[in-house]
Amino acid sequence: NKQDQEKLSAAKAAFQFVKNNDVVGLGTGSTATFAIEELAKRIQAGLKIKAAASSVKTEELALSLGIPILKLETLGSIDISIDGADEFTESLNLIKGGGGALFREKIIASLSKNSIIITDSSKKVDRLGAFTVPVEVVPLALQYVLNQLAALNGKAVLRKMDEKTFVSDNGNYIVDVDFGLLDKPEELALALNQIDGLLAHGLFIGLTSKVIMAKGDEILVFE
Ligand code: DER
Repeated sequence: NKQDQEKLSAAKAAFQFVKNNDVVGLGTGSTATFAIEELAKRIQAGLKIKAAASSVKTEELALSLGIPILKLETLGSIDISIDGADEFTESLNLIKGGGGALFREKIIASLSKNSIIITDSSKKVDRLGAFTVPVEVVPLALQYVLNQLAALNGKAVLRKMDEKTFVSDNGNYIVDVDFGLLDKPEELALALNQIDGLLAHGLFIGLTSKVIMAKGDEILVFE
């Protein structure tokens, strides 16, 4: 369909920035999956790279496609990462975490010299916040964190999967928080960073080098 076509063409466009011997950070989600499949094809055609995965799901997919995987804990830097997003603005601020992998995705983005986001045309927004902000919470701190989110006027919902509480790769809960449309996402990000027990949030501020958005058969690059 049209959206999948856009995801595929955005994924292909990211490879103009991938070089031989790069360490490549692999994102999580349906758009990142197109990039992982494209990467496997290019490795079969001779591209020499090693990869770091942002989730167990991505790691299993990459290994199944013959992509060599490095342990993230051994990496002091990543040359280029390719990931999706739930929303982005022209100032390259993002909401991520729809897939529940936001903590490792954020570590990979923070380690990356070049952090590329690939999207279809539905992810561009003027202001972040129509999508709720995913927040990863250490279970024992749940009630404390919920109190702090309420104090920030956030309306928090504990994420469920098949009627059970969702648990991340790191054994934590995800809470999706509605803060309304965000005028100053960087200020909210700073406030969230102060909350003990809140391991990570889905506001990616100043972490992105480029957003490659496919719109029909056009490719738009925001940087
Ligand atoms: O969880 C994530 O951050 C994903 O990148 C998500 O935000 C985008 O997923 P999609 O490519 O399936 O829309």
